[in-house]
Amino acid sequence: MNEKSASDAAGILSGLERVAVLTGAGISAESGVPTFRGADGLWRQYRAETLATPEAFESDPKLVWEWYDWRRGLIAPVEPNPGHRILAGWQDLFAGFSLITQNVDGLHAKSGSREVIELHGNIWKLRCVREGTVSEVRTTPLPRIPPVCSSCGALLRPHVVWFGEALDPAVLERAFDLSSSCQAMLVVGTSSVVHPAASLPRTAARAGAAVIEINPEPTPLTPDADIFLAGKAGQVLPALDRLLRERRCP
Ligand code: BV8
Repeated sequence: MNEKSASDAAGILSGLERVAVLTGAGISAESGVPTFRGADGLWRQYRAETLATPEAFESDPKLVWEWYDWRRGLIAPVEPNPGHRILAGWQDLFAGFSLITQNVDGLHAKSGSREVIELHGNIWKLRCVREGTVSEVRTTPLPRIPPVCSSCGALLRPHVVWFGEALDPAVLERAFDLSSSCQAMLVVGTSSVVHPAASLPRTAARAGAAVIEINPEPTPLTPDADIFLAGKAGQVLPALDRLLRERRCP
């Protein structure tokens, strides 16, 4: 990580109140959760884009649930990493802090973040396809695949947003409002290719916010970022936090 860039980033953040953070799968990578588009992003011979769709669920709910049950089993025992924990600490460091995530793994909440805006839902929640009721089920593996609703017998689906599905309008509106009103947006561990999430940093920049990106490699956002901190979230965020606290509480 470039020390000057990190120092510049800390200098920008230290004087601000309204700071928004957008995270992607990369912030959970050091907890052992595979990312979507990295080398470990495969499951059997499938890619996420082919399984995380209503069409795939319609045609083979059992296969889609085998994938989600496998992911739930993988995520259940993992712990948040220093990157998650630093961001949980920032909710008390900045008066107007907001955390927006594309991840469905629940690790931000597990690390102590109180108000997490989950753009794409949560893998621990199941939704009845008929009644629309949502329940949190932490059992892994699930006792039956695909699971069915205990009250009406219809299929249960993961309460996540699939490709080709609209995000919850209220969640999306809040995410765009926070992006438009923040003074800086930190973009951590996302390939910045999935929309509409990938539009949030540009919305922040258009509103005059500083955009700071943390990623081991450049992304389509990098050319538009004010500062690019090359590195892993679990290493860059603790270093940035130290620099920031030196400035905030000298
Ligand atoms: C919608 C839930 C409309 C499911 C997910 C505009 C332009 C182009 C395309 C579109 C567009 N508008 C819509 C689309 C289509 C589509 C889309 O964006 N497709 C992409 C692939 C081109 N979008 C949609 O379909 C969205 N819906 O727009 O609906 C609509 C409106 C009205 C009515 C009907 C429809 C819905 C998108 C949501 C899909 N669901 N997840 C599940 O998880 O099972 S998306 C999925 O990708 C995950 O949520 C994931 O978080 C997300 C984004 O991926 P990343 O998080 O960025 O992860 P990735 O693996 O890609 O990258 C990891 C990054 O981490 C890398 O950069 C890597 O370098 C970095 N990294 C690795 N290690 C570390 C690290 N960083 C830091 N530290 C490390 N240690």
